[in-house]
Amino acid sequence: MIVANRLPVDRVTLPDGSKQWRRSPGGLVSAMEPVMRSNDGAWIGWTGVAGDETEPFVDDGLSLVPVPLSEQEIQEFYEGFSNGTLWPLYHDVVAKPEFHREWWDSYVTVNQRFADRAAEIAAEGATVWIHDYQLQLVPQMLRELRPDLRIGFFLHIPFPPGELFQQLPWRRQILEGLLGADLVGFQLSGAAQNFVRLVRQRVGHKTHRDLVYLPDGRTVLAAAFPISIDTAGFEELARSESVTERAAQIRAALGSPKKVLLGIDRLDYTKGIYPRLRAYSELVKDGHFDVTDSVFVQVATPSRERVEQYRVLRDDIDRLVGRINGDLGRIGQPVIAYLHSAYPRHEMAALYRAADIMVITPYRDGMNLVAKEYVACRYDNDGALVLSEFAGAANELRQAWQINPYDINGMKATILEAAHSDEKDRARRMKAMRKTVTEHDVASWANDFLAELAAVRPTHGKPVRPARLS
Ligand code: GDG
Repeated sequence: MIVANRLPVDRVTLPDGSKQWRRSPGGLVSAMEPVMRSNDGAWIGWTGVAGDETEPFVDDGLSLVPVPLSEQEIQEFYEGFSNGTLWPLYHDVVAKPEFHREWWDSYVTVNQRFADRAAEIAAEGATVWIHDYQLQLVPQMLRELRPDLRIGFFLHIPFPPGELFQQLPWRRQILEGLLGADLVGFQLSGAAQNFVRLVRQRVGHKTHRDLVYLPDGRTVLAAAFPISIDTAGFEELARSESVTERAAQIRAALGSPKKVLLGIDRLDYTKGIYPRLRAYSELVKDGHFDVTDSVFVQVATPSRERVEQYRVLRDDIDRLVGRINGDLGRIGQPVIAYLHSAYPRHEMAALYRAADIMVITPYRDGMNLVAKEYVACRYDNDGALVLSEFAGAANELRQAWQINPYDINGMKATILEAAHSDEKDRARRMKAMRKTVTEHDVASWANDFLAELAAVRPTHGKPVRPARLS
């Protein structure tokens, strides 16, 4: 059973006014689908619509169990505590986290609702996999209700160092919430170590390496499982005739420049869009790139638009792009082609195919799947990846041109290096990175996590009850 904030479907309204569910195209969904199907699994989550009381339903063979959220809970649990407190706190306080007691109360209430729902429908001794920062209390709440379950938790975003985590007034509750799981997974081993150290210091449990020993005799394993993508699926898409054609059309529409640079991100202040565009505009100003034969395409997918910090960011980026294009652009030749919109996967693959240099510069990022998707699409072994050392992906994609997003001059020099690299160097780097994402895709990520969870001893003193004989 999967428990995640969102169900893997969106409600769409068709032209005739009728409503339908459409599968969201995330990597997590494609990774979990075969596992769920072969195990008769269910997926618990919110439908994305306020006040929606939809009953459990089956969509294309997947059992989906909606958890309702009221408008006020969306404001307090989701936009508030999840995205206004935890998100900035866990991303190196790139923005200032806000602490509000009513947001916390809502977080507890909603986590309890998810746990109750999971407890109601999980089969005897089932495996439950809980996802992400919105649901960190669910492992403990669920264990209290159903000690027979095998519980795993995976955090998709970074886990902060103790110095920052300690700001959180509810730090102990969060740590105890996570300790309800048998296995707590992180993107990087450093995050797992941060967690174990905090548990020792703040909760006082005994720990040894990646294990936490609880007073009731249970052990909790904290380990790294770097997430990946559906590599073969992306490559197949990239090789298709329609994507190949579309990539050529994109380059032609941009005026067939010599160099296309590309950024694709959710419009989020952690992604470092601002310093990246500044660095590129300075390179144009300094004469290293010429607007007549190079362009930076920045796709910023709308995100969390009701949260104040995201509205401010959007205005900042709009202003910056306007100023850069106003100062340095020519008629029909912008410095930055800026698209504030979401695109289908097919278009994303065509953009990856069309880009000579992919520029990914987050201040902090759990993994960054866009980096891996770019690599998966470059079956021609060409294309240069410029990647922030603060993205989890930098740990695996070592052959990327790595940058520090806080160092604009360093970033400028590295982008130039990538732009002037020779074909052989690019191929050597791309081949090595492609090997990494091919050998480690999202299916192997899910299998590794589930295999580790299966190996973890079930609840101490409360062994899994044997299946009833019929
Ligand atoms: C969180 C963590 C971690 C984006 N725009 C469009 C679109 N996307 C897809 C990309 C990619 C995904 O969304 C974004 O994933 P990222 O990893 O880059 O970033 P977050 O959204 O912040 O994800 C992150 C991840 O969880 C997984 O654990 O890596 O660190 O922050 O797959 O392709 N997809 C489509 N249209 C768009 O316009 N179809």
